[in-house]
Amino acid sequence: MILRVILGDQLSHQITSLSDIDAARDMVLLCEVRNEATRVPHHKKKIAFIFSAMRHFAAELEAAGYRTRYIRYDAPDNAGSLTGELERAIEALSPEQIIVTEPSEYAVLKEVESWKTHFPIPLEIRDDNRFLCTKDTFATWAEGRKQLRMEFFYREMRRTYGILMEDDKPVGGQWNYDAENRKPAKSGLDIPATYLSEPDSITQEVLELVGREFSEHFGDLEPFHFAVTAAQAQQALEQFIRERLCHFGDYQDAMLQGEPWMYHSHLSFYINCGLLSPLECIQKVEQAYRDGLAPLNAAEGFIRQILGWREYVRGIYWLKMPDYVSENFLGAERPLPEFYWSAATKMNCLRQCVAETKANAHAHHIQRLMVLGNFALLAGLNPKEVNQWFWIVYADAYEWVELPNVSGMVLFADGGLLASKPYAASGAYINRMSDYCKGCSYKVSKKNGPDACPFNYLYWDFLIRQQDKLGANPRMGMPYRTLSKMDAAKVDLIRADSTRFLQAVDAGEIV
Ligand code: FAD
Ligand code: DLZ
Ligand code: SF4
Repeated sequence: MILRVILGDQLSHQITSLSDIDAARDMVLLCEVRNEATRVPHHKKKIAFIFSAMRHFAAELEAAGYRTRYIRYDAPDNAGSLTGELERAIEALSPEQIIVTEPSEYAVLKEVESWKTHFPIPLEIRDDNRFLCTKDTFATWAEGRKQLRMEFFYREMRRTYGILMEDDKPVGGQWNYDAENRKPAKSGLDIPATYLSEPDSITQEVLELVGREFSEHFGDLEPFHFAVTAAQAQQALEQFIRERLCHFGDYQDAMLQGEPWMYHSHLSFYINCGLLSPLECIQKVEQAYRDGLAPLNAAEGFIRQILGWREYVRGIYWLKMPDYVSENFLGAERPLPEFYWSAATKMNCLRQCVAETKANAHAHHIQRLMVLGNFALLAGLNPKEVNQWFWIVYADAYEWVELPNVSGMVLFADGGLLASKPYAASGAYINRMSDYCKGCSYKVSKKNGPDACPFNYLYWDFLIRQQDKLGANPRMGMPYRTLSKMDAAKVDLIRADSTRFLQAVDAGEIV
């Protein structure tokens, strides 16, 4: 008998570990374990999502005639770890071989690799072919390049997969239509709802379990509306293509108060845990464009996120682990403020984004990057603490995707490996791309003083503090030229406001 281990983010019937399964001979092991649920103390909704999706996946395998050994979280003899559960399965079943697809995260891969010496049974670790660029292909692409740039990687991927290509040229003549994708959104837009499923009896049981066992974890457990099967995730994809893809590009960078979902796809949860195939999402969106159902800027913008960014950050993760976790190029040491959990802040943009994160285990990209991330960058928050937060709070978070986005894209902690410059911005950017500022206690038009938008002075204070490290960056030339023309009195005001504000943050005051 071969024991085939499926992890909680490998819920795909096409996963390599199941490719040659023999229904009569083999057994599939899935286990809900404390170690995985608390590797970081995940948002309650994320644990419920993964457990429910795991249970539905096991039920589908059973219905298709395969044998499963499913260990529930509250099983009395649950060993609490993947290794512990494998040990129990080996004792009970005496398999002749173990097959597993490589885990997506470094620590879990190391744990799985340790099974080779830990157990006297042959172990086969297979590649994860859900990713479209192998670790080796990425490493070869990266080799010898002084700077890694997503845009060039993305073009290679478009060529390799023949996506949005006409012979060897990009459809429409350009690789990238981002210039068309920066429209602010006006309130009053009639944004179609996100996909909503109703919890069935399996999900209800999981919700009770998570409410009982993880009451201390961050976030609201209910209402719970995620898709938990591949069929439901398919419906979510089709609904996105039908109802929101047409405006995906236009409003990709826009934020509106009370609109946590906007025109995004809300598919990352499903792609990352295996319920949806990334290539299928790309191909369906390309088809929608070719059928005239979506404009090119929308289809290309969406495809770039998955074929480009998603693969690129995964490549960087494996290229740079395990050291990537400890990167702190800018020497940022400030602890994460309490308002990242409580939303208790007078800064309306941050209050909205944290509250939506708590409610939905989701925030859209520009909220993560330009509000939650931007503040962390400008205030000099410690990368380890910021990474922990981003890993804990989002239902789509796994270290392989969260870490490069946070340390590379947001915090510039890798010194510019992933991004050519920090995405630092003042309140003017948030005001242009959202309607948050009109409901804020601070004034976005004011640059200094107690009622000025903190992003305004923190932006310049950040540039002043980091001049040694960023001053020579050619892409930062413009702001540093402006800074060099500022008179000393203005610089003093910026420094004084920033010191006062950050001292209040450190003292735990409501800022
Ligand atoms: P859409 O806007 O509809 O984009 C389509 C798909 O593209 C997404 O589903 C996702 O699979 C992919 N994608 C888009 N941007 C990225 C990106 N930068 N990196 C990787 N994939 C991308 N994404 C995660 O999946 N997990 C995370 O833990 C995560 N952490 C992030 C942390 C920070 C600080 C930032 C700035 C971004 C992070 N992202 C993460 C990327 C992005 O914000 C989410 O993928 C996106 O918000 C998910 O919502 P969506 O499915 O509606 O995405
Ligand atoms: C995210 C998650 C959670 C919350 N729980 C489990 C679990 O109990 N069992 C499991 O196999 N996987 C879980 N996962 C997903 C894993 O964390 C994910 O598969 C690994 O981190 C990938 O390296
Ligand atoms: Fe955020 Fe500043 Fe706007 Fe307030 S004024 S919402 S703090 S950007």
